[in-house]
Amino acid sequence: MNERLLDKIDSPKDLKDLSFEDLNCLAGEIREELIQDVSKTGGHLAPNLGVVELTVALHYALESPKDRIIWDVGHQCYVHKMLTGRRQEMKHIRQKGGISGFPKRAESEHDVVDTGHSSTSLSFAIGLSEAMKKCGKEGKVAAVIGDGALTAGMAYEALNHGGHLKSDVMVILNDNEMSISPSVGSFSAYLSRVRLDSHYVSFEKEFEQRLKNIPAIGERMYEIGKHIKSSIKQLIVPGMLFEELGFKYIGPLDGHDIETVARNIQMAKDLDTPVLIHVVTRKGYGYKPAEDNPNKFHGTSAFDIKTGLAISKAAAPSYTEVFGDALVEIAEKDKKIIAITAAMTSGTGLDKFAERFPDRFYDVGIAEQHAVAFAAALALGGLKPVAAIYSTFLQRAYDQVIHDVCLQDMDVVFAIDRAGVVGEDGPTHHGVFDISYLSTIPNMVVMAPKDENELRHMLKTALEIKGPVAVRYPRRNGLGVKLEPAKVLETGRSEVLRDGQDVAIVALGTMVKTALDSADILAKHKISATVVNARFAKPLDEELLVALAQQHRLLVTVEENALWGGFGSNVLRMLMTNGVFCPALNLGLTDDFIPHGTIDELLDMQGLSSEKVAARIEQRLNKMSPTLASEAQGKLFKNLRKAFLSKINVFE
Ligand SMILES: Cc1ncc(C[n+]2csc(CCOP(=O)(O)OP(=O)(O)O)c2C)c(N)n1
Repeated sequence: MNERLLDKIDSPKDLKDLSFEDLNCLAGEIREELIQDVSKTGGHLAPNLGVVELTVALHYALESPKDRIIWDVGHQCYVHKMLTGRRQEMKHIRQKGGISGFPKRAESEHDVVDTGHSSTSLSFAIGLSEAMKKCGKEGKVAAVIGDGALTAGMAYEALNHGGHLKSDVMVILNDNEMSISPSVGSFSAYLSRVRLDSHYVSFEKEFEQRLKNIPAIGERMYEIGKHIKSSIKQLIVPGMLFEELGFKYIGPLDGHDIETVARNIQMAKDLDTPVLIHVVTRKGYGYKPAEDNPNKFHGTSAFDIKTGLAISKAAAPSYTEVFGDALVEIAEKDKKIIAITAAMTSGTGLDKFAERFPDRFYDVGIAEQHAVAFAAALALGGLKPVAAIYSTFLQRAYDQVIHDVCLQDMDVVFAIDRAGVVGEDGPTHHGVFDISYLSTIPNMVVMAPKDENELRHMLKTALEIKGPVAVRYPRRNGLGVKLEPAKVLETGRSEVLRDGQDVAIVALGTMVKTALDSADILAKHKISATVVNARFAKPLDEELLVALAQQHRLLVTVEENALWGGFGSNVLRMLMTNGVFCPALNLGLTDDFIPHGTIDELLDMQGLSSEKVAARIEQRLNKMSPTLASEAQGKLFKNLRKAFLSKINVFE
C-alpha cells in the first residue's frame, strides 16, 4: 500500500514543503478519513467537509501557533485537529475521555480559545490582536466565521469596533449559504449578490498570472500589482460593505481551490489593517449524502457511509418532536400562536410548524437576543409568541428575557429545548443553568415535564397562563408513554406519584423517572419513599413541600440543573422561610463544567443515575442520627401524615 501524505503530517509545519498538487491529494485523504471517523463517532460532518481545503490553505499559509487561528462556533475544527497532531484521537472525538468536538485550549497550543456558541470569533480576534500588540508578541490573528455566524449581532459589534481600531486581524468569511438550514436575512442576500458578481476573482487571477509570466520583472510587478488591484477592486466589487466598515475586502474566492486561498491569505498576512477574505465553499463537499442534505449532516449520529442513513433508530419520539407536533396541533385552533427560532428550525422541531404555517413562523438567524425582544414585541401587539431556543443559547438573551419580557409581564412562551446535559457536544452546550437563571426573575413561571405526554400538557398550560412561561425539556427520546389530548395543568401544583414513609423524593423533569426507579431500589432495601413530580420549579408547591418535609425522615430534591441556585436550593430556602427545618439532600449537577460523553455516562458521573440516587439516599439515611430520625417520626409526624394523606391524590 502506498504511504499516504496524511501519515507524514504531525503538525502544520509538515505542510510547508508540499506542492499545491500534494496539498490537493492531502485534502482528498483528509476527506476520506474524516468521513470514516465521523461515521463511527457522529459529529459535525458537513461543516468540516466544507472546510477541508480552507483549513489546509490556512495552515499552509500561516504559522500556527505563532499565528492564531480562531474558529467561530468551533464545530468545523476537525480538520484543524487532524493537522495539529490529533489525527489518531479523532477516533474518539466527542466520546467520554476522548478529544472534544470543539476547540479546547487544554488539548493543544493550536486551539486558541474554547468555543461552541456562535459569533464570538471576531471579538476574540480583535481583543487578542490588541493584546499581542501591547505585549510585543509576534503573529497574525485570523478568525474563520461562517455566513450563518455572521447573522449574529455580536459579529457586527466586533466588525464595528475592529474597523474603528484598524485592528491587525484577518477575517475569513466561510460562505456556504447555509447556517444549519439556509442562512436567512438581508445580509445573506447581500452575500449572494457579491457571489453572483464574482467576475472580479477570475479577472484578478488572470491579472496576477499575466504579471508573473513577464520574465525577470514579473514577480516585482506582481507585488506592485497587489496595490493596483486594491484600487481596481474599489471600482468593480459591488457594495463594498466590508470596506465601508474598515476591512479590506478580498474575494469571493473558490474555497476549494487551495492555491488561490493560500496565496490570498499569504498576501493578506502582510497587510497590517483589518482584512476580510470571502471564500465560497460547499457544505458537505465531497460526500454526496452530506452535499444533498447539509442540514441533516450538520451534526449527525453514527451513520452508514454507503447509504448515509443513521445506524440507530429511536423507539420513542424525542421531546423535540413531541413539542413540534403539539405546537402545530394547538396552533390549528389558535391563530394568534406564532413560532420563533434563532437558526434552529429542525433542531427545535419547528420544521412542521414552518411548513404548516409559513406566515406564522420566523427564523431570525443566530440572533437569540433579537428573537426574545422580537417575541416580546409580538406579544405587545396581541399575538402569542412561542420562542423555541436551546437552554444554552438562551443564556445569550438573558437581559432581553428580564428587560423586554418579564419586567413587562409579556405573554411569551419559552420552549427551552436541550435542557439538562446534552451529551457529546459537552460543556458549551449543556443546558444546566436555566432553572437557576430563570427562577430568579419576577413574573416568570418555570416548568419541566416528567415525560413527553406531560410536555404536551405543559405547552398548553404555558399558552393559557398570562405572562412569561418557560417549559424546559431534554435532548432525549421520550419514555414511550401514550400521548393524550393536551390539557391545562394547575399552576404551581405538583403531583404525588408514590406514597412512602421514610423519605420524600421531589424530582423535576427528567429526574422523575430516575426518582421512581430509585424508589424501587430503595424498597428492596426496606426504605419506603414518597415520590413527587414537582412539575413547577416556580412557583413552588409550598403547601405540599412543607407537608412532605414535616412527614418524612429526609427530604430529597433531584434535578438536572446546577445545584447552585437551582430548584433544590429554592425549596430549602422556602422551607426555612416558613420555619420548617428538616434533614434534606439536594441532588443535581455539581459546581463544575461538565465534560462530554453520552448523557447516561454524564448523569452517572454526576451521581444522578437511579442506582446512584438510591445509594446516596440510603447513605444519608444511614448517617442520620437516630434522634433526628425519631424526632421526625414522632407525634407531630403521625398527626401531619394523617392530614397530608387526606389532601393528596396519590397516583393522580
Ligand atoms: C449562540 C448560538 N446559537 C446557535 C448555535 C447553533 N449553531 C451551531 S452551528 C450553527 C450554524 C452556523 O452556520 P455557519 O456559521 O454558516 O457555519 P457552517 O456550519 O455553515 O459552516 C448554529 C446555528 C450556536 N452554536 N450558538
